[in-house]
Amino acid sequence: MLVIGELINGMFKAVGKAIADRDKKVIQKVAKDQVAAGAGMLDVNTGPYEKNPKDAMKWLVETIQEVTDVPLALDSTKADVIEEGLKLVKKKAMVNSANADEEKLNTIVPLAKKYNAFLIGLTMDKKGIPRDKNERTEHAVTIITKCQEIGFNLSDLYLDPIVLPVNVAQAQGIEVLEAIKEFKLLCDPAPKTVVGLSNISQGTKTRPLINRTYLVMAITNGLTAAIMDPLDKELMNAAITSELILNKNIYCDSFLDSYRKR
Ligand code: THG
Repeated sequence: MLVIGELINGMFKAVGKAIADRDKKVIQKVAKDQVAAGAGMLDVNTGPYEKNPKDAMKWLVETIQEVTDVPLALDSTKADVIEEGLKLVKKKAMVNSANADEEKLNTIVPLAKKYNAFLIGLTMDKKGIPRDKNERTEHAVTIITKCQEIGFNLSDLYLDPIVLPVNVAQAQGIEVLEAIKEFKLLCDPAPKTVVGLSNISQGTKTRPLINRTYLVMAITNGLTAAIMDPLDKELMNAAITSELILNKNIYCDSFLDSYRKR
């Protein structure tokens, strides 16, 4: 599974402050720590309070690339902020994200195509968050159809069924799991899927346990990528073990160590 490190996000207090102060050291440590822990990609989000998100995105991409060359997922609701990052990336980036809204698709899909990036398609539209797996699948079809129209390679698309906090939207957890399974039937080869894992536990008192349990369930249903905390070792162990049991890696007694040495 592709682990996309979630920690370079202005939503986190210390990181938000480092972005505001343009403090390279803090960001570079968070970048290096996540890669050392097994992240194959890093999410980059300037956070909701940044006054100049374009400049912040440019600074973040430059700052991160000074210490690592893992690919970056450029996380913003604004196309011009994402493009600022796309202009600078050294590796094939991920555009995070488009959704099923017509206008959004017409802007973001061509942007991802122009820069030969991966693309996340959130299965929602202007009307907001989907209520069940069927609405998620309808939005997934809209996104896939638009990608085909524009000539965006479907193997570069990751569908995101949108994970919601279990404490306020308890019935949605299973809908997301079912959606992950259903998306796989929409094209051949099956589309890839991604979730923002930590959304599930926001506002709860047992975050690591909820994250870990949900990740295993999502992997069982075929999840191919997750934006998550790679510094949570038990979470990473659960992901590695899930893939072992799904017969994606060969068993040996020291499978955790072997996986980490790859
Ligand atoms: N899908 C896609 N992209 C996403 C998300 C998604 N990007 C953002 C988010 N969701 C995934 N990243 C995070 C990062 C942090 C948290 C949750 C998801 C988080 N933060 C603490 C909180 O809100 O409680 C911040 C507080 C703190 O510790 O300082 O939980 O779904 N495509």
